[in-house]
This record gives sequence, structure tokens and C-alpha cells, in this order.
Amino acid sequence: MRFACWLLPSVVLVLAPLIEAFTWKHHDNNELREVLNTVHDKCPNITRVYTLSEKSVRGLPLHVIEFSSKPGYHQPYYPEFKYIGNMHGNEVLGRELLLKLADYLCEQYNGGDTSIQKLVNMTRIHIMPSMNPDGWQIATDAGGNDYLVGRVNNNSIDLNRNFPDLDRIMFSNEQDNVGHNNHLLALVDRLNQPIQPETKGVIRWIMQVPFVLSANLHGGDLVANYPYDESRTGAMMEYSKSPDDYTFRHLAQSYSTFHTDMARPNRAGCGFDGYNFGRQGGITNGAAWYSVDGGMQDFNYLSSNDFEITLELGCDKYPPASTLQPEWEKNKKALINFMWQSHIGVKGIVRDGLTGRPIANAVIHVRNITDGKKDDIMHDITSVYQGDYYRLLTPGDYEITAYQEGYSPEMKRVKVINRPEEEAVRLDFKLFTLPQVN
Ligand SMILES: *[C@@H]1O[C@H](CO)[C@@H](O)[C@H](O)[C@H]1NC(C)=O
Ligand SMILES: *[C@@H]1O[C@H](CO)[C@@H](O)[C@H](O)[C@H]1NC(C)=O
Ligand SMILES: *[C@@H]1O[C@H](CO)[C@@H](O)[C@H](O)[C@H]1NC(C)=O
Ligand SMILES: CC(=O)N[C@H]1CO[C@H](CO)[C@@H](O)[C@@H]1O
Ligand SMILES: [Zn+2]
Repeated sequence: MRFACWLLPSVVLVLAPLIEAFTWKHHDNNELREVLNTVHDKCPNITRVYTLSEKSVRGLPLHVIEFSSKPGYHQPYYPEFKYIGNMHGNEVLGRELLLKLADYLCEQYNGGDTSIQKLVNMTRIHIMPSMNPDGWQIATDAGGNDYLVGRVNNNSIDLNRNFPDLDRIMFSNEQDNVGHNNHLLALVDRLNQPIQPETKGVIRWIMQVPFVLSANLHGGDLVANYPYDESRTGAMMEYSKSPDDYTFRHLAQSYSTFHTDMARPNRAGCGFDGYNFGRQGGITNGAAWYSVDGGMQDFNYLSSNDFEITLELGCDKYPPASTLQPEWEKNKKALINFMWQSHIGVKGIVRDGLTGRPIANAVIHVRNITDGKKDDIMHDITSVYQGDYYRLLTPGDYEITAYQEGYSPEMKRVKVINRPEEEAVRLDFKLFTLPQVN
């Protein structure tokens, strides 16, 4: 066997520079982490791999890959975006699409795709392929064919019912015409269920990163679902309009109409009644479909500056591996176009007019004055710690007012056009302190 000694080094040489190419399959929880690490190795300057503060019930980390011109940092004027997949462990298409998306962004960036480079240069993008790795394992061990097995986490809790119910607080504030219409988490005084570690990790993440747009990827139907998910009256099915209904319908359509099939009126439907959401443009209000309490989508909108929609990516929750690549082809443009929507509307920095210091937690209020109307949009967003804010809006004319306690408010008028693949209109504010009154 002496010749083996000199054969060995050449084998090592061949293997060393090999970075595994992306393969289409159902990646298990170890392979998921490997795909993200491989993407990071290929794109070290524009990515960072990290985990949430909490692990799953079985102790698995919740992995995220970030794309940014400056990974690890929030930069003023750069909106933050997130995709979450596989929250229901048996709904697995989103998980595989997000792994491919991470690989695709990196490959296209390196390959000189100027549109992807521009997107990554202008946006901080966070991708979490699986929020429920335990459920994925349970579903997969059971053969992946059951409508329910593996949906919940390892404590049998449905994570998309496990968020604090901020809708109830919001609806009661609306009725009494008092109280805040945003950032309501501090007002929670009771929980319906113990908060699960996966949920807690995501809540901390939402509180920590100033996301402005996100989507939560599910399966079982083919439709883009937008807030509110919870009905106002408690009815099982009832259109539950949010103050940003125009914007949310635009956001949902920015996915559905860029998907090959979602908005097609003559495609087949899903589910027991076979209803085809393509007949309504591939979108639905959440509660108009069926009311959900404690969902992640509404939680994002009512606890932070984030606008989230829920994507149902197909009738089959656990599609065979052979269909993953064709599914990617159907979803690719929609996944990219939706991320670009982080740049609609207006953005800017709120500063102290005298010192130039950024003002965090300033309230940004919007009035829609298109065609001479005066409609206050009763959902304010706030500036974050470097004084920067992002207000997603559809095209129109607006009055934007920045408020902060101790300062005179400043109002500015702006026209929003939303050109494809361009930044939001910049609108900075300088607030001056009110004169002292004795
Ligand atoms: C990362 O950035 C460094 C410094 O700018 C550069 O030399 C290197 O080529 C970059 N690497 C990749 C993979 O783009
Ligand atoms: C994106 O940023 C990188 C690094 O600053 C730069 O080399 C590249 O030209 C930019 N691409 C586009 C399309 O803006
Ligand atoms: C403002 O009103 C116009 C005209 O009704 C509408 O097209 C636009 O979507 C509205 N914008 C928002 C953010 O609601
Ligand atoms: C409710 C549930 O899914 N429990 C499972 C949690 O995970 C362990 C294995 O780690 C299983 O034995 C339990 O059945
Ligand atoms: Zn689901």
C-alpha cells in the first residue's frame, strides 16, 4: 500500500477549493446551516450568518443570513427587510425557496447583476429559512404528507397563534378614540398562552432590528394575505381593514402579480372548497378569509414600524423535492420584487434644528391629501435611534408631520411616485424646541 502515500496529497488538492454548489432537495436542519455558511463563504463582504437569542424547544438554533453593504450594522436611510419561512413546520416550500434566495442573491451579486447589487447595496435584508426546525423534523419523520403533523412546535403550540394579541388593544383604542395606534406591546397585560421560545426569539428580533417590511412564508393555499388577520367583531370571516389598507393591498399585489400563477383568474384553486384566490388578484385580507388571533403578521404591524404580509405559496404544504426548482422559477421575480417594496413612500432623518442631533422615537403622522381629500392615516410610525424613519406609502400626495415632546411639530407636503427600483423620497425634518413657558 506504499503508493497510497503519494496519491493522497493530490486528492486533497482537488477537494480543498471546492465550495459545494446549491442542490435542490429538502435540506435538513444541519444542511440548512451549511447552505447559509457556504453562501457566507462565497459572499463574505455582503453577508453575515447569525442566530436569534432563543433556541427551539429541542434546542436547535434559529439561523438567519443577512445581506447588506455593511453586515451587522443599521445605517440611516437603509431600510431593513425580513423573510421568515417554515413557521409551521410542515409547510416547507418557503424554507427551500429562502435557502435558494440566499444563494441566488450572493451568486448574482458576484456575477455583476446590477439590479441585485443595487438592491443589496440599498437594503439590509434578513432571511430566516426556518422558524420551526423542530416541527420540520416531526413533519419529515412522519413522511411529510400530513396536513397537520409538524405544524406546531415541540410543545404542541401553533406559533402563528402565540404572539400577544395587539389587535384587541388596537380595536378598543379605536372605539374609545384614545390611546396609541402603534407600538402597543407595552400595553399587553395578559397572555392566552405561554410565549414559546421560537416566538420570544422573533419578538426580541422585531424589537431590536428596525424592520420596515417583511413576509412570512406558509403553504396550503396560493394567496398573499394582508392585515388585519383578526376580525373586529369576533366574526369568523369579516374584512378587517387596517389604516394602511391601500398600502397593504399594493404590497400583497407586488407579490401575487409577479408570481407566475398566484394572480391568474383561471387557475385551479386549493383546499376543500377549491376556491381560487386568483379571481381576486391573488390577494386577500386576512380576516376576510378566516380570523386569526395572536398571529405574527398583525403583531409586527402593531408592535413596531414593520409592515408584514403572509404568503401562502401553494396547495401542497410539503411538495416533492422534484418540484422545488420549478416552484423557485414561479416565485423568483415575486420574491425579489417584494423586497424592493422596502423603498416605497418616504424616508428621512428627524433632527434637533439647533444642535443637529438625531431625534429617536419622533412620531411620523401621515395625512393623505390626494385629489383634495384630507384623510388621516391612523397608524403612525416612529423614528429609530439614528433619527431615521421609513414610511411605506402608495403613490399620492401627502402631508407628513413629525412630532416629539418638547418640540414644535413640523409639517411637510410631498408627492410620492414610487419609481421601480429607486429609493424612497427623502424628507428630513428639523424640529425646534418650544419656548419655555413659566
Ligand atoms: C471583499 O472586500 C475586500 C476589501 O474591499 C476585497 O479585497 C475582496 O476582494 C472582497 N471579496 C469579495 C469576495 O468580494
Ligand atoms: C454596490 O456596491 C459595491 C460596493 O460599494 C460597488 O462596487 C457596486 O458597484 C455597487 N453596485 C451597484 C449596482 O450600485
Ligand atoms: C391616498 O389616496 C389615494 C386616492 O384615493 C390612493 O390612491 C392612495 O393609495 C392613498 N394612499 C394611502 C397610503 O392610503
Ligand atoms: C409534543 C411533542 O412534539 N413532543 C416531542 C418533543 O420532542 C421529543 C424528542 O426530542 C419527542 O419525544 C416528543 O414527543
Ligand atoms: Zn401556515
